[in-house]
Amino acid sequence: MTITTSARPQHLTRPHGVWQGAMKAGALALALVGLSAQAASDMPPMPEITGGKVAGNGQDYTIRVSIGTTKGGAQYRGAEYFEKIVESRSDGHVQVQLFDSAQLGDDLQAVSSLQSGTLEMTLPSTSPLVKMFPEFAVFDLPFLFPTTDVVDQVFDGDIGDQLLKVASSKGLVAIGWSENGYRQLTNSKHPVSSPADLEGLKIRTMQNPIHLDIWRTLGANPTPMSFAELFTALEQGVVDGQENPWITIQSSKFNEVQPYATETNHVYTPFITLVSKRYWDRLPEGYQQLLVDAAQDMSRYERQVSRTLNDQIKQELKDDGMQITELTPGQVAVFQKKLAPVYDHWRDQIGGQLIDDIRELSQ
Ligand code: EAX
Repeated sequence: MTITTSARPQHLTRPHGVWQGAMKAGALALALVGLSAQAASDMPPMPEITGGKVAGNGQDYTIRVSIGTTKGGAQYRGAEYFEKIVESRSDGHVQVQLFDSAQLGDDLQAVSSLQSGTLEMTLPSTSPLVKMFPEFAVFDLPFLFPTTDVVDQVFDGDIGDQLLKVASSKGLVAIGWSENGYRQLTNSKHPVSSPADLEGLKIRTMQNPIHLDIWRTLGANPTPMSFAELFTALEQGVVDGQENPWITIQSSKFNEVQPYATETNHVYTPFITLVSKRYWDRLPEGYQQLLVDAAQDMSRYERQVSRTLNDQIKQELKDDGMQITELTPGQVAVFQKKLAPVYDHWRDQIGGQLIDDIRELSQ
């Protein structure tokens, strides 16, 4: 089952002046037409469902799934595939309801709802969760994941499994990875091609100490904030800039209020699939395994969608007038060198071995 009501990001329902409202409504209609046309033509098709029907215990279940991003992103598309698999393979006995755009709370609120048993599933970025799971900070280190090949080796190998185990505690069951992606900087002030250009820029970061450290070290003026508050903060100039993958920048319409972007690829952010332990313990074993299998299928498909859309959407953002600065390898090296001390600050807290193991995959 898909919930279609009240699915708009908050910032699309904010009040406007009459004239501005009319202009915006027109632009919004065009944007939505563009979005669905693009989704129809370029979105990788959902794979066929594999695996047979799963027997339960005769009872019906509902899983409410909360995500922070909007319907236009890869995450939602992946969640739709999850929904299809679970509903079909349970023969309709497990119904999945999707809630996008942080309608049920931002990443941290949704995780806390899982713990208290008032929500069944959520797919947050790992970064806001580092207080609960310090090892997750490995995903916040700058330039640690040079390619998606390294990412896949982590997700699909021992390191990914270990980290799912770590997160299967504190009232949560972690059943899979998908991707938010490589993060890019946007701002409302001027083009940025070196750390010097960041001086004084107010940058919103996720609620994560390493991200704060990164932007402070680069010379910017970072401030942590939940994703749900971000569009309004950018629009009202509370912050000058933010950083997120191209897909999230477009699907959240940040480009409407951020004319400048820099392709920094400075951090790779995963989404982790979390289920409420209280809910999990009520499910028959067959359905528990079904959720794990569906999360794995979603993981592979969502990564495919995300990677297909990434370059395409960067081009669309350019076509829509965003000024995107692509850094030369030399310019990237300046950022990397400047950020080297971040590793010294965090290495011991995160676990040096974990960092070395990931580095080894890049050799
Ligand atoms: O759901 O907060 C952010 O910038 C993240 O990209 C968010 O988790 C997306």
